Amino acid sequence: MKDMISKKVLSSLLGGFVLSFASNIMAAETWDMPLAYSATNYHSVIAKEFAEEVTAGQSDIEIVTHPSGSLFKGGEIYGAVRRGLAPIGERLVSALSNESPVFSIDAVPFLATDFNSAWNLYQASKPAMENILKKHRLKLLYSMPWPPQGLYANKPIDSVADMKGLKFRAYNPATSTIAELMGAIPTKIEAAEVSQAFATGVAESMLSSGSTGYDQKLWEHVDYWYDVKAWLPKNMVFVNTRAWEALSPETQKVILTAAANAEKKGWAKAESLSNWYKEELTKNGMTVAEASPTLKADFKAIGETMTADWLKEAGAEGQAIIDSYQAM
Ligand code: PCA
Repeated sequence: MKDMISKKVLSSLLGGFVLSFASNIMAAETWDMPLAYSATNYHSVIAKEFAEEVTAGQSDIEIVTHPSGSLFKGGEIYGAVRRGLAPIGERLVSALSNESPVFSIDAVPFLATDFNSAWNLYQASKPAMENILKKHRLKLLYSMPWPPQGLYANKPIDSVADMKGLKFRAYNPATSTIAELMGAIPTKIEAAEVSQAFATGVAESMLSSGSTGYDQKLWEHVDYWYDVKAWLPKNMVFVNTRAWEALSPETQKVILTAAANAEKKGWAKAESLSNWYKEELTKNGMTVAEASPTLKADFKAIGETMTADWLKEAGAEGQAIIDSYQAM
């Protein structure tokens, strides 16, 4: 509350002993922030830094992050924040494609295949994303990318035909569709469970960045990663509008500043780690390779089919986003 002495101010005024007594009577607000990815992943690290910046600033709240789907699993976070079960949370944008085709733009194959293009696509699609979030009584705080998506497999893959019958771990509707178009067998699995899925043979392949392979030590289960550069999906951090509106203007300002800092750091970090992840996969014994010309051509064809389907679904709004992206 605006005119209430915050827990933090009291803490510095009175010291820890009185604080524990004071928190019992004041209950300064703690915001739990569910995250889907491992604590050491840069998305989670930056979310934690964001939380610490808000907590340390002139704000009335303390934000505590909960990585690895420990508070809500990845698939539950969006609904939990919408319903106010958590005031704030993070979710992979393209995992929400069923909510709106606008969110699918995050994973249209080969539309944006490097960090610069991904940033432009983010800028072009941001107003439409914010609109959908607003309808869901949510507010976008920041968004940051994953490195380019490549193909993990437990055997060499020279063309899409080699994927036939392979169990494929999907993380959003687009990756499920790609699997089907390749003749692979998709199963939706959150990143936090990927290692187990490969260990138990539930998954034999997937499209993802070097980042998730590194976090999940996938070299223990698969030998190949092909640098397909299919797209760079993003996570976004959003807040429940009712929780947001209950905050003082000062607190809102602290959060917006911390969010802008997180976004800036996030884009730089993802780019600087991109090659490092590939090196780590190699160091740990994986074959990291360019996709063969045939595999590239096969993926391009799948990408074209999916882009056409997406444009049909997204209609004029989708076309307008593409137009403004391509004009950048
Ligand atoms: N890692 C996440 C999403 C995209 C990525 O690179 C995952 O595999 O779930």
